[in-house]
Amino acid sequence: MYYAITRQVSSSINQCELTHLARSPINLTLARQQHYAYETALETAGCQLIRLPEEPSLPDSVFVEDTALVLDEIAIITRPGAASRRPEMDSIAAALAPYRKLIEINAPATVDGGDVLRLGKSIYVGLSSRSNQQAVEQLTAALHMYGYQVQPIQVRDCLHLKSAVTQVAEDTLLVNPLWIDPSIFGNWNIVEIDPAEPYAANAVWIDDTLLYPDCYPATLHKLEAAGMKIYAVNVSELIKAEGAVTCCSLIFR
Ligand code: CIR
Repeated sequence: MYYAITRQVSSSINQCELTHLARSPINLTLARQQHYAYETALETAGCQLIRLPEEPSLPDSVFVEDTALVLDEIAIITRPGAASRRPEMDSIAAALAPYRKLIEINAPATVDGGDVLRLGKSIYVGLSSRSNQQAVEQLTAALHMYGYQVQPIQVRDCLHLKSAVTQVAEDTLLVNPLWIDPSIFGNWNIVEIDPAEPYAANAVWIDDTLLYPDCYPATLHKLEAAGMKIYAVNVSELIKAEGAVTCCSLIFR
């Protein structure tokens, strides 16, 4: 059984941070319907939801992934790179406190959860416009005692490390090779996204199910051909806010 923390889409989502995308209007009602369907997908995949209420003054607060890194042993409350997102932390810390011992990332370190890819005991941290080397150092110091190895990876041309690579099976990564060199990861099986779908490398893997955006059909078919069971979700409105599927939940046992 898994828990998944989610948060209702903010009524101010149209004021969200944008880095690589031009602003286009987000339909709040539709975004909330899509988010609800995403939550249903999480439940179907075996998650018990911990739903947090809307934060009207925090436009990006639906993207809870960026606020924490939850490991079996401990949870790290991040310090997001965008200052507008730092008030999201307190409510996440309160939601996680019953489940994990918490530690915090402190200034001058910044890190968004979207830049953190955990593969077993290896933790890869994207060095991006949001996450820096000081965060790598603080994570290394905090997690060494639990046996984790923390490794920085330079991120280019996209917002977060997990825009470019996510785990999609026990032994398989989904990668956009234009944004990340898959050889960095060693002996993993690699599924490359379809080149016509550059944003297609972000998937949520829960046991034998992949939550995956329905707007990347060519890559979706590749994943199906590789034997993966897909639960397709429509997240068109959240994608306009530069979000994807991993960013809308914090999943842990
Ligand atoms: C931001 O720029 O912070 C938000 N508009 C999007 C964050 C998406 N987070 C993620 O993919 N982990």
